[in-house]
Amino acid sequence: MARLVIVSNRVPLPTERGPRAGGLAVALADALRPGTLWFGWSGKRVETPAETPELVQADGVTYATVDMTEAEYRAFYVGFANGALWPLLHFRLGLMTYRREDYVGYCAVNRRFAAALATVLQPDDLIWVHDYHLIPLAQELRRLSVRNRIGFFLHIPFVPPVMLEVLPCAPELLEGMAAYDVVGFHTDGYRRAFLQCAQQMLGVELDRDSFVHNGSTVHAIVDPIGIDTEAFVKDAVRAARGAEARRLRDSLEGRALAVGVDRLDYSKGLPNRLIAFGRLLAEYPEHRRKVSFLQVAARSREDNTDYLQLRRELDRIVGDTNGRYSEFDWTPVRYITRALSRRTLAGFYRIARVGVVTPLRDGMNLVAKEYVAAQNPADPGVLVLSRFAGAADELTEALIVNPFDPDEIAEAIHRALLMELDERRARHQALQDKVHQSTARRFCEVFLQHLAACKTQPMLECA
Ligand code: GDG
Repeated sequence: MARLVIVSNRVPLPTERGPRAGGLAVALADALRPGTLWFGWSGKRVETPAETPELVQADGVTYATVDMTEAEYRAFYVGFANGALWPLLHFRLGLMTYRREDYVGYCAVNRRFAAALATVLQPDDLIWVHDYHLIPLAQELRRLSVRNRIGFFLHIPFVPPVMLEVLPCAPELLEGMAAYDVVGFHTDGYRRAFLQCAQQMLGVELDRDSFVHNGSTVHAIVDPIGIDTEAFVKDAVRAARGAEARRLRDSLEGRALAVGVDRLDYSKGLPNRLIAFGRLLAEYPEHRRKVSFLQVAARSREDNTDYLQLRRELDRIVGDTNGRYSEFDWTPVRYITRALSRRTLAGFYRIARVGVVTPLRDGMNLVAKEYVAAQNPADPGVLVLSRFAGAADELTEALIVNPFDPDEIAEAIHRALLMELDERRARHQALQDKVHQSTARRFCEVFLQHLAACKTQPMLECA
């Protein structure tokens, strides 16, 4: 069997400690069969990065990492990837900051990563590249005459041509995506947007979901990511009996709990969600003193001013709601900006009567799937889910809301809190079946089957 090489911006080194928020590493754990190589950035910023990767072995997996300079980090990671691509691909044009020098830095880091990766590649390796940081990687590898099969999975949404064309380097990025053999998306909507962009901006002719560009075929596939459902169910059952869940339950004193868990990011719709909880207490006073909202919002990417503004806004909304509605023995909103352990979260999901997942845009959103998996089937909670999360394509039995409307979110939480056991069970049964079918393992298998079915590249002149 061909060796699998996973490439992602950050490599989750086995030596790193402490809980970290983020969906990619968790989902890929299932693809890590012994012999796999995982290549990417070490997370370290140094003055002079080595040209070849540093190798660490653990459980039969080789982790190959490279460092970055401070200037590379600023241009590649903070500037272009998170300052331009992340907001644009989440439909937030107003937050996009494009600077040509950042794009130049982004391409240069991809070139340097490709050169370092090429030193550890074997001819038959299947190379699977992840996410928007590394779009030009295949093109750079092809320039180094790497002929392996190379696939790309985009973990975040993709936008239609009217939005993508705002980015000055959009045609080059599409050229970069077209250098892969397989390009994967969570939903058919994102795939269609990509194919339309390729058609309009590269002038390719579509053959259903494929096209030929520069003499090679690009297959665009839909492959929704999932979680390791069985393991998560076990964690939730065990954690719900553990000390932290007990402390949480005791502190609730019989009140219902609504829970939100997100990386602290403007795509996650946190201000609207917290405003919605205030509206719930204002419009439906019967819930006052009867429900608490726990929001875990682990901090990430703090070197971007948009994130600092978001934190200030959330502090204000939480302070406002708690100031207005708290009683001396009840606080409506509990707000934590530290990461909790995965197991603790699983137990908290199981305790919560309502899971509130209301991103303004989200590639998939694994928290929605984790919340469903963690429920007790005999007495399950209700998922309130944004229609703009990729997960809404699959989890149609959730209460689907428009996350831009706090009143609609408040109504859905109200409905969830009053929902009868029969309806909760019926909805949960349907959701649970889906979460057990569409797992992280299936996601990896489907992608790798498509990639393995491609032919290795003939030697070509790349643009
Ligand atoms: C990207 C896309 C797509 C959160 N807080 C803590 C914590 N988490 C974990 C959650 C979940 C993961 O992080 C977040 O995954 P999401 O899917 O919700 O979101 P992103 O990080 O934005 O991931 C997303 C995903 O890639 C996969 O393709 O679904 O759309 O944006 O697993 O539980 N984990 C721990 N402590 C926390 O405080 N341990």
